[in-house]
Amino acid sequence: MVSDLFDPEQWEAINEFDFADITYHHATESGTVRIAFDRPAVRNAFRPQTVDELYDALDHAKRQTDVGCVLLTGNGPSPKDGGWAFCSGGDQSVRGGSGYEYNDGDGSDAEAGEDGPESNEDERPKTGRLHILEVQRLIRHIPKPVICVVPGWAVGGGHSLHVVCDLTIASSEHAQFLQTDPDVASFDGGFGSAYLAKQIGQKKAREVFFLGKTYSADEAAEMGMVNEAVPHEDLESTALEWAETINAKSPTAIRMLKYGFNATDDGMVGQQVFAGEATRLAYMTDEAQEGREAFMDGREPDFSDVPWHY
Ligand code: S0N
Repeated sequence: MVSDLFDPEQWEAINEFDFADITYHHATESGTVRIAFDRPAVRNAFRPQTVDELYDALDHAKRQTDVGCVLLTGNGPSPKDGGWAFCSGGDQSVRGGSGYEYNDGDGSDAEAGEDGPESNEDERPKTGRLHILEVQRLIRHIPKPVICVVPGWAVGGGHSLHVVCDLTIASSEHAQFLQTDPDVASFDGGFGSAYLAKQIGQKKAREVFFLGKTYSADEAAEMGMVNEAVPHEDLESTALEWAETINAKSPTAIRMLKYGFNATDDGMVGQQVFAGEATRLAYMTDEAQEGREAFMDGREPDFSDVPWHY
């Protein structure tokens, strides 16, 4: 079973990938996909393979023109103790003594660099693989809403992922939000802290990271980092309803709004992404066609019919 909250009638598996650490489904009745961490025994901690799979699924979802919203969640409960989690961040068993090596998380102690377990020790990078940051950037820039669906713990790097998502919906009974980064000597000084401060304010964000208190779904909603706390059993159905509501709206408007919200904080990159979308829209006009055709025909372009809109 994928998850106690998962209604198999609502979803079809996307089978073109051979994922081990995540599950990936398309809704039967709407253009929504569901990507879920599938390591409930370790509170859905991510190892490098998990991050690779997550990136591939998000990148696939990004390219599907029939897909609107992406739900990002965690399967559960844990077969060991029944506990629920969205994600507990980086798998600490994968961190080597220096923090720069990892084993493959399957119980072996093989160390590996960027190229995996077979790579030459001398050629291993000395900076580790924090490619979860690439996933954060993809969530931020994917031209569709990503809704974080939190059935249990959202901790460390898992907390940062929920912060980066466009919306967060959480289980009233089981969701708990906690930043342990400074306890394990890691620190998300990027999106996970900076966007959090935008969402809940500087003082509160510093409290989250410096004190490492645990917050309930209701407290997180009150603080402004969760959109809504809902009864556990209604979590996924409510998330799917939200996605269907959004999917029924203008895709272009939703995309431009997402990039508009991002742009104010994303500096030149935000401007570039927003401008790229504006250029794509402009390419669909007669005006753009005339510019391109004139060049191809080897003549001067004729823009005389194009109005100077006000
Ligand atoms: C999530 C917590 C609060 C849940 O507590 P609870 O409910 O009491 O359950 P536990 O008994 O503690 O856990 C159940 C089982 O799950 C294992 N487990 C839980 N979290 C992790 C984890 N992150 N990594 C590995 N295993 C985990 C427990 O060990 C237990 O296993 P068993 O049943 O065998 O005993 C609580 O578990 C908790 O606090 N977890 C640790 C949270 C944490 O500190 N996460 C890391 C924070 N930092 C980051 O995420 C940054 C990213 C990062 O640094 C990174 C990225 C990629 C690769 C490596 C790294 C890296 O860390 O260097």
